Amino acid sequence: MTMKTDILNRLKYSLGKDAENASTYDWRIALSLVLRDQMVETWFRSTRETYAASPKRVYYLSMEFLIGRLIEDMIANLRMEDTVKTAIAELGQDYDTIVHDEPDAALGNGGLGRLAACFMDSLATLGIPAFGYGIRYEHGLFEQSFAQGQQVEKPETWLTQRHAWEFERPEARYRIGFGGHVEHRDGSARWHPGEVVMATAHDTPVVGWNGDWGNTLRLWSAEPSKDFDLESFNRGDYLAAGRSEALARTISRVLYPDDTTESGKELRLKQEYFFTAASIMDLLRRYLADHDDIRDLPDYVAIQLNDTHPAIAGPELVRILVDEHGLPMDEAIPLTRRCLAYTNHTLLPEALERWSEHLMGRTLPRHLEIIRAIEHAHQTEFPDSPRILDHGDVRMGELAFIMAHKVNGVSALHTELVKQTVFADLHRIHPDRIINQTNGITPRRWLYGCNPSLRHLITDAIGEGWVTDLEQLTALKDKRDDAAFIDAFMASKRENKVNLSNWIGQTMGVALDPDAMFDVQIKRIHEYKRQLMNLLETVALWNEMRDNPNADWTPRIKIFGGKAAPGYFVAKDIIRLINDVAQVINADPVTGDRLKIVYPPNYNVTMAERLIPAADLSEQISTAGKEASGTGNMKFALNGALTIGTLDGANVEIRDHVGTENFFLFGLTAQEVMERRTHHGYSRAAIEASPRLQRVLGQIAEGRFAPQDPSRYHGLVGMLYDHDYFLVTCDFDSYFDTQRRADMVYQTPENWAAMALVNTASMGWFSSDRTIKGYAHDIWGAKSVLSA
Ligand code: F58
Repeated sequence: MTMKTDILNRLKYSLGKDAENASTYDWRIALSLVLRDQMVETWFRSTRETYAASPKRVYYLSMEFLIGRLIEDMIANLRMEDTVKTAIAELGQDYDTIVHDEPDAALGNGGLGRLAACFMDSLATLGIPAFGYGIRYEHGLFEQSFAQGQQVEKPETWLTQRHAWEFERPEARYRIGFGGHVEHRDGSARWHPGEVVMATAHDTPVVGWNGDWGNTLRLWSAEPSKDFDLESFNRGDYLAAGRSEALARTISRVLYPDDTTESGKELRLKQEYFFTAASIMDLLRRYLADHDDIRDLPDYVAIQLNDTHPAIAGPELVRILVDEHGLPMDEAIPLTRRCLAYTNHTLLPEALERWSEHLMGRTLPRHLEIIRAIEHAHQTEFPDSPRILDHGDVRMGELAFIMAHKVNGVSALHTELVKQTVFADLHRIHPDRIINQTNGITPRRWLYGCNPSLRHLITDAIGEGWVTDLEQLTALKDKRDDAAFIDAFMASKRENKVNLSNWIGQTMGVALDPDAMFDVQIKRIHEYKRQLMNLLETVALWNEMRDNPNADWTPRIKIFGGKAAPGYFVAKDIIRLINDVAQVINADPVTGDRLKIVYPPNYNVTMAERLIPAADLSEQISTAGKEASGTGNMKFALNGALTIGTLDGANVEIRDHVGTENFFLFGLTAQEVMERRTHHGYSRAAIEASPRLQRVLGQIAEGRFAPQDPSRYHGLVGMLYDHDYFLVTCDFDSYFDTQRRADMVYQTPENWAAMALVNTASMGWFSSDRTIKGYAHDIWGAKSVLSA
């Protein structure tokens, strides 16, 4: 049958619609179901091959999977682009309209969640048998809009539409207990939970490149253990009957919108245990279906903890081994450790999870006992070990570390800092445990999918092998002196910039000059990421353009994107200031087209796919030592943007790969940052030494950008003077000067393009395929099952 008939059949039999009455939504779902059918073939074959080979399986436990839209990913990986486009055109429909109808699955906050999504793509492409386990949030990350420049949050509602990719698995249901008490008898323990919630699986097939292999993303949703509280219902108390149901569902209702700050809420702990426990039961059931001896578990199961959110996996697995399989504690703990590994994503002290012992004891009484046993065993062996239980808290980082056989950081610098700071004492005791696995990004989504013009150019030049072997891009280095190729490379970038300009024109009503430098900073809004420094530099540039309007300025479009955690007031002030400044600058006839600020609301994966291919300059300007890795930095460089950045996270390695001459470096190093903080009054001194910065801060403080409310930013400016913890003031001058250096280079477009090409050509190492091979080899001991 043809694709066209397949789609029409799905429209008719799965949606009950005929072509005349079908909406865009109907066409999209029909197409998605046809694609899903295709994936099922791969998926079944992979499952059969896995059972036959009985290999070690990887289980990636993550609170977040920021997968975005799936339709174009599926079309690309199944190599069906031409077939689908032809069929859709024959059906009289518009391909772009249909693919843009899909809502983003925003089941994550930022880098950590997106990394998990890239890893799923690479695991499938490499043919490593794996499951991603997470939560099927009813509401993903909130939708952001701006009202008078201020962030407004609205609930996200992706699941009000049918999620065409998933299969509900009513047969994979587990009882998850909370609270209650522990009964100790004859040396054994039995947990009697006081409350039970059901976890139901929803599977999304994840198919790798060429449809060669398929894994599963299994997301759990919470349901009441009985459909209804029948007793209350029969008493006529309908509200009470509904209440227990609602309470259970709350667990998978919303994604916590806090990025890098922990809220310490009971519901969050319940979410963490809920999905971790369901995942452990599920993987044990799979293991026990064809293995008899639980002691062989580490030979078949590798569990990766994406940060500490699933760290309760340690005590949970020990609990099952001891209480249900009768293993002694001193055997269960090392056995569990051989299965577990933990990835650390942050050094920010406020983001390190800790739960009060009281809350832990109330919510998971048996787990608290086991944590004490783990603590005791570790202290006995290493009396000077740092403690898991500390000042009435359970420290999840220490727990995860002690229960993991490997702990990894996400960039070379970050891993060194993990060794020197957060886990310095544990590192001394276990010097081989911490290793590095520098993050990566999937080239399928972040070049092949999002940048068709560059994809075609590259494939025409070097063939298509780069899609699964990104190091092949090095061959492009030979083209840096090839004038015709450089022209084509520039034309591709320009095409992307024109597309973006059209979109911004339509959605925001701002006209952009596609020949201006597109300078982009997109990421969560956070003080350490220093969007504020970028904005201050913009105002300083504006001042200088106005002082000297006839100079040969390089035109710039400053593009911002990102959400602030709803309770993070400083970040929200920064958003408001960006929007206030944009109003003034964008209306200024003196600077006109030479300087504009745009901040499209509701930044998400789909918006990143639009912005990144159109960027000339990538802003990676965090305070050194604070950004664990960054992955946006990799996406930009791969798509031919130059980076302006500090020596932080993976910037360091990107700069090593692309060459120092193709990277705009500025700012203090991590060591210098730590040292500078010891100087009394360092920020005031930096401001006093910089007339340019003084002028900008003066303008903001006197209400130049908020004339109706001139004191609006007194708090923000005062903070820079008195406790500029992230050293915006100290790095400002060197940042400004480096921006002017970038301006200069941009004046000679062929030079800029040659540098950008070297960036693209040098990014092969940053493929998440390389990262996953590293995890598979160094941590999991897992192999590809793909028959060559
Ligand atoms: C990010 N962390 C790091 N956390 O900030 C970034 O440098 C790194 O590239 C990325 O992980 C991947 O390794 C991050 O995104 C979160 O969003 C957490 C969500 C849950 C609460 C705590 C923060």
